[in-house]
Amino acid sequence: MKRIILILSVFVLFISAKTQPPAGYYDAANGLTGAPLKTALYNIIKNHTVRTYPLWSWYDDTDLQPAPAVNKIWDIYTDNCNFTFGPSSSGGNQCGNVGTTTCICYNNEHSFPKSWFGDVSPMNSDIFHIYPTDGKVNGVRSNFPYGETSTGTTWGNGKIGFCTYPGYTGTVFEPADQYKGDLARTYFYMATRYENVIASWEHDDANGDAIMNGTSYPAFETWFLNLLLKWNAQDPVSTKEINRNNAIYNIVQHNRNPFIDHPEWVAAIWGNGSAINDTYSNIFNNISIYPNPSNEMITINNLNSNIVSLSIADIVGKIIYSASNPSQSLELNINNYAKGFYFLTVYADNNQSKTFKFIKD
Ligand SMILES: [Ca+2]
Ligand SMILES: [Ca+2]
Repeated sequence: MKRIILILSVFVLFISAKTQPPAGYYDAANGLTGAPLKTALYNIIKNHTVRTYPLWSWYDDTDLQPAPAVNKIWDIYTDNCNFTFGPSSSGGNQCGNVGTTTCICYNNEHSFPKSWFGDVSPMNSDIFHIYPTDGKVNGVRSNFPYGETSTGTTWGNGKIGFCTYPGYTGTVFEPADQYKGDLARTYFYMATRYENVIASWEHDDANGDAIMNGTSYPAFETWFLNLLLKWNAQDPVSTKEINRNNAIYNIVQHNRNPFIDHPEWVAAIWGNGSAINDTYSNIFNNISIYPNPSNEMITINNLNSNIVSLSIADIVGKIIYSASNPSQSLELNINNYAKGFYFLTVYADNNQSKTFKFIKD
């Protein structure tokens, strides 16, 4: 009997770790690849339940270490601090004073830094990219991109230093090997869940600019996309990620990370990375707006025939102008626009888009 119970409980554990999305959840994505697959996934996962920052109260559902640990936070930046879940008033290690060393308290790490998208909702409380981590290492990481550094200084289980991965030489934080795939799939989630806005984030912060290319697809600079693809391949989906995805879906936000459920969709969408960027980057890079700033006429030039539509939004995102199949050079009178910033988004026939900023003065 004991043996049957043991087999049964192992079976139940296996089932719970493998819980898949509800039947039909991904039906609209069937048979698609490339940017259309990404857009189909965006429509499936976009309307999640937005929770209130700072998310402390969800971590016992999403980020506890497995048994035999009891009530211990799973910290991806140290692995060995064994923080107890909860505020200090109930004996937990929720920050508190971060201090000058590791293992004092844990706080909320925006793995996709909030300064990269203007610290606004719903991104700033989307728990898919927010992990409980050691407060000190979180501070050291600051808002530097993830990368690889062979010369960096060790903090927790990661390193901070100059990037030694080809294509970037700025300061990066290198996470531990066992979480590189987790974080890559987190970033693929961000590029998908926020594909309607990510093209406008490129210049919010210099460190974000280093990894984003100002498009909705592929969304990332070539060096960083290649790094994410490498990390996704070398660190496959783990039980930790599956359990976290299920907890976020069932309890917290009611949406899923498609790249944990279907890691093969990373290649189906982004392929080998660099080829996608090369195809359309020149088309977008040739587009210009002048004069900028302007108080009357603007000319949008070099709209290649691959550009199928464009729109202009004001500072709060309201679309005030749109056009389909624009001619190669478009003149617009903006005399009646209020003074301020405007965003021109151009869409190509591969579903890729790029956003440009201009000023009415
Ligand atoms: Ca992993
Ligand atoms: Ca950039």
